[in-house]
Amino acid sequence: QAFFKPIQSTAPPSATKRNTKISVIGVGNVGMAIAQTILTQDLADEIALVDAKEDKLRGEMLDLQHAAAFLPRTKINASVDYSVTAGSDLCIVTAGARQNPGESRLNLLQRNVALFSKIIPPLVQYSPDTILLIVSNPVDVLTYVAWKLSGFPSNRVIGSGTNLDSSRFRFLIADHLDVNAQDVQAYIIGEHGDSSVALWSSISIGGVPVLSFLKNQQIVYEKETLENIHKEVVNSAYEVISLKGYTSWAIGYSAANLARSILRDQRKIHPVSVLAKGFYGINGGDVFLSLPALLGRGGVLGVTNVHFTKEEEQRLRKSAETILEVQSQLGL
Ligand code: 6V0
Repeated sequence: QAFFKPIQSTAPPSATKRNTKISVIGVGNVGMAIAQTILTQDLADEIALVDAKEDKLRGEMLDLQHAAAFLPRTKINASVDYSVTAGSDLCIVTAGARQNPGESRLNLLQRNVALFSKIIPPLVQYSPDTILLIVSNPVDVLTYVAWKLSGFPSNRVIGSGTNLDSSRFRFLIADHLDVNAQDVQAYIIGEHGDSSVALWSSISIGGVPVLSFLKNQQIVYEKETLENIHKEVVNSAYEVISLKGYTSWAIGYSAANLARSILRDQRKIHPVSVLAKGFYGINGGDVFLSLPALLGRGGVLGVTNVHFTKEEEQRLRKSAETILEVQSQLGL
């Protein structure tokens, strides 16, 4: 009961309908950057936070709640119990084990798979119609693991994939040319990691296709310059981590950007990790990797038919093989 009643009700409680609910699993650096970006961008009516560390979780929840007077109204709940996520439209998973000194990547992955087997089933139980957005690394393999554990159709299981790498790529090109990154259409696809593929052949700026423009104008460019920009993208996560210990702001905006396209049915194209079998000659097995995908309220609505050069297609298949090789060691 409220301690005082400033408003006389005119509608029954059933008339207050909840709209959009997002759950964020893992309230570390990444989970909190995502939650706070979602809040400031007014993307949800309700946010539920889950983590295994009870004190940290409650502290983060209170800290966000205390900003209520400066934000659009969003109900924020948190619990170590997954019932708090019930009825979510979107569940964003950022929980992850940290690499121990000297630990192999495969061992870390196995620990994260074990973690996912505790996280995904209760999410599915409490929100059978939700869309899963996986952020934890290695994101492509863990998106596959989430798909397997959830039993969901593949359109409802998405990995944040190279949406972030593509943003870094667009930033570097925009910075190089001194234009707005939003006018740079450029994709990095494939694995979110070392084997990612930069699609140079389809880059355009304000509608001008870059490579054919250079060719038509007979402007000579070094392939190495292009390769170096891609290398810089691949190295950028390592660089940020070596400087500040983790990455957070850009992945926060990247995930919020995906949440908006999905929940507001924006039908925008994002390079995200999707079930890639059958596309672009990827036939080796069930593999999730990033392809330019149309996102809307139903999740992954389609994959675009981008024109690839032979080399780009080969690199993409190599990227798929890299991920499949890791997956095959999991015994799932
Ligand atoms: P962090 O700060 O260590 O946070 C991880 C959180 O997970 C902690 O709060 C843990 O308590 C929590 N956690 C651990 N086990 C459980 C569990 N069983 N249930 C619930 N919560 C649990 O890590 P940080 O936030 O920096 O990174 C999180 C993950 O995101 C890592 O796997 C990163 O590698 C990954 N990133 C993925 C990116 C992408 O583009 N896909 C980008 C950046 C980071």
